[in-house]
Amino acid sequence: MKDFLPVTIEDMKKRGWDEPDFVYVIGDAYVDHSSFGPAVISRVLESRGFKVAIISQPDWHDEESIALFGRPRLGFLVSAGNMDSMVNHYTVNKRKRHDDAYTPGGKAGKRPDYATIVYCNLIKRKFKDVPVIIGGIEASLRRLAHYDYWSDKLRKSILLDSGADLLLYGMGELSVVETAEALDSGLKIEDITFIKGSVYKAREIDAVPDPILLPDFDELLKDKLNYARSFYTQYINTDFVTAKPLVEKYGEHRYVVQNPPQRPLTMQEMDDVYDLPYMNTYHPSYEALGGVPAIKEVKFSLTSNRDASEAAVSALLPSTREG
Ligand code: B12
Repeated sequence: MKDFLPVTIEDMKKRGWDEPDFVYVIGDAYVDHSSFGPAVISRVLESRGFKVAIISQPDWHDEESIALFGRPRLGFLVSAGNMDSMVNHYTVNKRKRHDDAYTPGGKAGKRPDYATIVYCNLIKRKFKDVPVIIGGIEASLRRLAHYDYWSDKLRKSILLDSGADLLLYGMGELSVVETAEALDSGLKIEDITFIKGSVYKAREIDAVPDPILLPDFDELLKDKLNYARSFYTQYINTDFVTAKPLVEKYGEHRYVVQNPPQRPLTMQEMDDVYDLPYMNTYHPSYEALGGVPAIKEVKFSLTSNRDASEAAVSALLPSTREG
């Protein structure tokens, strides 16, 4: 029978699990619909046999809020939600928004500013050596040094400020499964440096194949032109066929390395993602609070367009064409 993924220990016991493989911390309410990134990622992992429990909108003032399921066997997954938390909280004029379509009852204030950083710090304080993997739009767009409109400052890669171990950028279906399988096979998170569509921290870069060195963070701070140069290099390295690994240096022996993008899904893989057993609505515990407004416009929608450059993928993977 179809059901939501566990949000309480009782839900977990009902499924006969002693512990989850992954605890997924999200800044949004838990909506199990294929228009919502967290639902897609958790259902894809479930379809590969991984046990995923959900902690939605934890109280970031209380470390215990992310310890609900104890220590997960393989790691934490963290996402600010469907939108960057700052875009979610502020208008372009930097005024506070009064409502939040991704929170029960449309109430604002249920997640912190820079949610990915705050949740990861909370997790690392409570469970020092558990792998933390971040993804979704907030992490993706802040994966290397970036201009932060809200503070009007250049910020470091979110990997450094959050203390997370690995960042998966862009569409996460393939990368998250590869990462989960690598962890499950016993690899340490610091040795998982080979996943396409990932960004990781390194002390040395000798083993990075054919890297492009971006300007150091210090050079970016000194001159805006260096930032423009860095961005241009990043921009022309977004094609999964031709992109090279990019390296950004932060002082002595501190690097952030971006692997080339993950390939898009084939048409069959995409169809499989949308065939997963979503409940197609928000968790029933939100009913009394008025539901989650963001479901309204997508409840009966069909996803008509996602980046699946079938021709390019098929050319590289001829055996997947029959699907
Ligand atoms: C559909 C859509 C809408 C719909 C949303 C309908 C709904 N109720 O969900 C509507 C039209 C309402 C909308 C409105 C707005 N939107 Co809009 N929207 C989109 C759009 C086109 C697609 C989002 C989507 O559904 N993607 C499909 C899901 C499955 O993908 P995903 O969330 O990206 O998840 C994937 C990855 O991120 C990753 N992933 C996700 N989570 C995690 C977690 C982990 C651990 C890992 C490893 C990976 C991972 O894997 C997932 C699967 O591949 C995006 C642009 C885009 N192409 O992404 C903009 C976009 C999200 N919207 C944006 C904005 C700004 C808005 C508005 C604020 C606009 C405005 N000024 O009013 C409003 C706010 C809405 C609100 N009510 O609060 C921006 C957000 C920018 C940002 N930095 O956050 C985007 C990126 C467009 C843009 N480039 O400007 N939007």
